[in-house]
Amino acid sequence: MYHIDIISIQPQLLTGPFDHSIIKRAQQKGLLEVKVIDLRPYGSGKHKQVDDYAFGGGAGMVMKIEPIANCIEELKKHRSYDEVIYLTPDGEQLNQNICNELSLKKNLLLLCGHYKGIDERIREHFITREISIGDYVLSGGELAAAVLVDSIGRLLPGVLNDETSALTDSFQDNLLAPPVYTRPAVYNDWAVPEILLSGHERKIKDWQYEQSLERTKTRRPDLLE
Ligand code: 6GU
Repeated sequence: MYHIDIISIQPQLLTGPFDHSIIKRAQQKGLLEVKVIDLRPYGSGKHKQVDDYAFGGGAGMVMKIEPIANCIEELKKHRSYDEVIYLTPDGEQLNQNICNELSLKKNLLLLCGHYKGIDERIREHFITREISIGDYVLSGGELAAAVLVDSIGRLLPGVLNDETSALTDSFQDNLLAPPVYTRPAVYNDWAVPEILLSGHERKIKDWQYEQSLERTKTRRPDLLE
């Protein structure tokens, strides 16, 4: 079973996303286990402080080293992780290749940052990989962690069925997916492309491939380079 632990100071943000649809089914089938660990109890002092002022000044608080280090070390007593991933806007940008690669692992530990980031020494000594989900800033790593869990979870063997197969996803072959249609075949006077109703499996596949290629050329030419 694939196991993902997520360290967060906002665990409430991660209660909803995994309780529905495909990722819920993956967990019910025993293919995936996701556990959210609240960092707060690891905080320092009476107030369980998890952040502090930055050395050298500057705006914004920094997440302290001890709570995170203690939390990671506690978790490592019970499990060895293939990767310890810090979700951060200055990480490597997530793409389907990374999702595919991570789906072949077994145990991940995800660390969600907040404020102005985490003490750099955590990154140097505990983190094996840093991932961003795009060039924009979120208020914390939780939503990015949810994106990562979803994109990995749906790739695990047995999670998707033939109809939802990941093999026909956009990006899986560096092409965007072709347009899709369902009933009715005509709505107002907007008809579904005739080829799709023809029953010619080979011709339909060719058409879908051409559409994928065309769509990729116009929307994401960078994928074809
Ligand atoms: Cl992983 N974290 C935050 N805070 N913002 C982001 C991000 C991650 N990826 C894109 N923006």
